[in-house]
Amino acid sequence: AKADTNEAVVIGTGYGAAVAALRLGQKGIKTTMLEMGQLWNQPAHDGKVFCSMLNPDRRAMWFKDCTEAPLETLLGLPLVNRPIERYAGVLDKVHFQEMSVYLGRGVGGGSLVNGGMAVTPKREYFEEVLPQVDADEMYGTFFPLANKTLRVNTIRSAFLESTSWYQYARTARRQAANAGYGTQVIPNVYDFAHMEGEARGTKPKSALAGEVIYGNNHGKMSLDKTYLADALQTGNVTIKTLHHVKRIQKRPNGYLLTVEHRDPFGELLATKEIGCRHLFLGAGSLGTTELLLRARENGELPNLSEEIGRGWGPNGNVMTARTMLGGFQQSGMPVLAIDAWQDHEVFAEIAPVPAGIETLASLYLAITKNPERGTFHYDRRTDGITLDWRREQMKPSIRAVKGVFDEINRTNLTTYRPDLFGIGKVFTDDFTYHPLGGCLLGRATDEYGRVRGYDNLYVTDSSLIPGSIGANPFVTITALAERNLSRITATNLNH
Ligand code: FAE
Repeated sequence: AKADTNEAVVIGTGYGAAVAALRLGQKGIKTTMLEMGQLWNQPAHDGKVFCSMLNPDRRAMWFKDCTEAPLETLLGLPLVNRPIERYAGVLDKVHFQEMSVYLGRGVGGGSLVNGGMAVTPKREYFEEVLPQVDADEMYGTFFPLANKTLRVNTIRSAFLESTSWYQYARTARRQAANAGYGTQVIPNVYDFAHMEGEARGTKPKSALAGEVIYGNNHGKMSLDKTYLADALQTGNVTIKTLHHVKRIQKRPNGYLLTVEHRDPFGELLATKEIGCRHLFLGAGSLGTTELLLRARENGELPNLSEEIGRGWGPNGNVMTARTMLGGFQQSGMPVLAIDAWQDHEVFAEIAPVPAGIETLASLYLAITKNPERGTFHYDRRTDGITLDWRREQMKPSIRAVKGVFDEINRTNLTTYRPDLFGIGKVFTDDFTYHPLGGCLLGRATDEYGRVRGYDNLYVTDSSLIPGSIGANPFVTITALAERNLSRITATNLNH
């Protein structure tokens, strides 16, 4: 097939990609986005776009035979996971040898499946992680811009303090306080005005129907409703779905991509060649790193740096759960976090267990400071990537989380729950929601995400961040992409 050539192509439609598309589109640059997942806007047989967490079907997961929810069992019973048909569903879990990674698949990437928690990292830690980035500019301009464009909002305190839907969070807060730990209210991209309508019965339920990891049918301002909608509004951006980029080759005037177009059942419809002058990689920490490693190792982009693949980390993610009376009504969107960063390097989201029954569990997603890093390698045999990361590298994170929650259990006379993550396991050390790194800013790329060794090739996503950010990452990914794009559109695309 003859290759069509675009001024710019953006791979992926997650946070980094969406920022790139909007800012390119506003510049008048014709831009095509290539996304391997689906556009989630069509109701299925049940009238809903997304399936529910308690009754999942093929929409839940990306080509799996069974759902793979993070809680394996509930009250000792394998209630949580279900056999499903293999299909281009919205949540993926990618398995490496000793670490698995949850990812969103579809137009909006991780924004379709995540908890919506929109946290601007502590400035001191941001400066430690990315010392080469001007923090005044980030905290003065780009974090506020990201928060505004993502439509971040905060729960009304009168609602938080009174509604039965956040009793679990208030109880967990009180028990943390008993042990001397403070908590913070966490902003979110879920529209809290909608949520209050759900609680009053005037709006269709989504967060209050336990929806989150398999998508929200209402209320959540995912990227398809914010950045990507704004990008399409410019008239210069188009999105091609179920288009999986496999190869990147250099051409005299840019890049040539080999792209597989499939149907939602995985049937190959066409293999296309798509050309572009400027190429933006926004396929996420795993996706972007894989594309560049493959291109380097196959000799298609031989000048790529040895740094590609290095500096990966899981943002110190550990889940744990304690016994607690939480109530049978639990909003799917977390709004409080235990902030023990100062003394213990632990920032723990108070997460719901939205099972619709009293589970006697209080669940936490802890983010910890863990200096360990992993490395991706290209595997010629499978044409994929492997991750060099050992389970024991989570030990510093587990130690920190144990320090905080042992104390909370001791003062409240409560215990860990041994039945949620596989029998007997009270801390998770084998999966992450927050993959970060693989193409680090200032190493694999220059200080603005321009890939070393090639012109007009840019990384815009979570692979730029070196393994840890001390908070939920999407606000940082978005703000950093804003900063980099503002430089790139002014210097590299100024014509
Ligand atoms: P990402 O959003 O992953 O987007 C990459 C996109 O590229 C995806 O749509 C892929 O399908 C697509 N793609 C990949 N490879 C290819 C290819 N070869 N060809 C075409 N398309 C491709 O990247 N973060 C927070 O800040 N707050 C939260 O509350 C939160 N909760 C989370 C809960 C869950 C269950 C999960 C999975 C993540 C959560 N995160 C949260 C993390 C957050 O969603 C994640 O850091 C960002 O989505 C990463 O953004 P990127 O732009 O790097």
